[in-house]
Amino acid sequence: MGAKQFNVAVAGATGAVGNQMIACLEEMNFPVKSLRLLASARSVGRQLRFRGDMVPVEEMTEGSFAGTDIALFSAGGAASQRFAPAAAKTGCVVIDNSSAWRMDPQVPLVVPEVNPHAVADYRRKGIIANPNCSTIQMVVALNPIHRRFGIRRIVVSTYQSVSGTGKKAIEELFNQTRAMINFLDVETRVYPHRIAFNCLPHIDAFLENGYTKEEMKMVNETRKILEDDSIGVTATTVRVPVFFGHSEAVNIETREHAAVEEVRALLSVAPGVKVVDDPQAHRYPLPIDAAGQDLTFVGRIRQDESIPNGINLWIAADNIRKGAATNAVQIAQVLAERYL
Ligand code: NAP
Ligand code: 12T
Repeated sequence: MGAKQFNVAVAGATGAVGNQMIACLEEMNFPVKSLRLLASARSVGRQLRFRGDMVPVEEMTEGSFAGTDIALFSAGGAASQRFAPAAAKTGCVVIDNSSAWRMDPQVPLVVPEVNPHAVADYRRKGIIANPNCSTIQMVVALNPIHRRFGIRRIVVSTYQSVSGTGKKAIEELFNQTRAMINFLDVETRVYPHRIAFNCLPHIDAFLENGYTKEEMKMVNETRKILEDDSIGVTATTVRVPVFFGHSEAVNIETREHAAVEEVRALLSVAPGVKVVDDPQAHRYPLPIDAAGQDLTFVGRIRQDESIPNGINLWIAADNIRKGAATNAVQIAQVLAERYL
């Protein structure tokens, strides 16, 4: 990277993801020359800390990106749809965390441990998409297995924390839990049902086919990142009353036989993965242990005894870190080191 430094903007800086983006830029020592923090008009007047300085939050407009080299977007799909092209037009490279651009064939969808080469396609639209949180942690764990044994089919069920929905949902779980244990009335604002002491088989909107958008993101994004449309993927995505960290029960069918010990050995040296798999000692990945970490934790690795070539795994990661902010800054690192 040399001495090169970059003018960086964070769009959606006051949100759950934006906040962590600022933290990741600092922790990962990204070569920031200047940092602009953008949000809605509601946040003008606020200041956020970066490397010991207080940085003012500005209202995002089409003109916010002049002179900016890299913009990390996390201000919702509508804002990305509207402002990412304006930013790209001024020569700024957008790394977008919303679902707005992920399936655009002109936009690369990148997990640096899996397909860093795709970053080169940033030139087409000036936009790189960050995948969905649930997809990121799954492909980090499954890519080494796919490269070695070939994955024919994936069946995944998720256990997703409320932080994936943003800061209002974090408050909602907190307020509902407090109300419940004090025998007070519970208010429901963000989700259609109470999330405290409950599970909702509903993340993002329902589609014509009976699946949710979140489920179809896992299907389509997994194939795009692994660059293999022959992989069958089916998902059930569930919201659980956890604050930080998504978990997933994943069943795969491989083309070649994969022994549990081979899978464990492969994953123990896989980039971005930490195997935690000693069930006798009660050691397996937990969202409370994944929270605040950048690795994807994999355990409960076992043979699916119902088919000849099947493996079951349990995967946990911090959805706001590796699922969003960390992955976006890692993409920025690849971009900065190889292309800018
Ligand atoms: P959040 O906590 O609700 O924060 C939303 C942020 O966007 C706030 O900074 C908000 O500013 C800003 N914002 C909203 N509308 C805006 C507008 N019109 N102009 C400028 N700023 C605007 O939400 P979050 O959890 O951080 O998520 C934000 C985005 O990240 C969403 O697009 C979501 O899809 C995406 N996301 C992706 C993943 C993933 O899977 N990779 C995970 C989580 C979230 P104010 O504070 O001023 O309102
Ligand atoms: N609705 O980036 O509610 O597509 O957990 C991520 C998380 C959308 C996304 C959630 C969502 C996305 C959620």
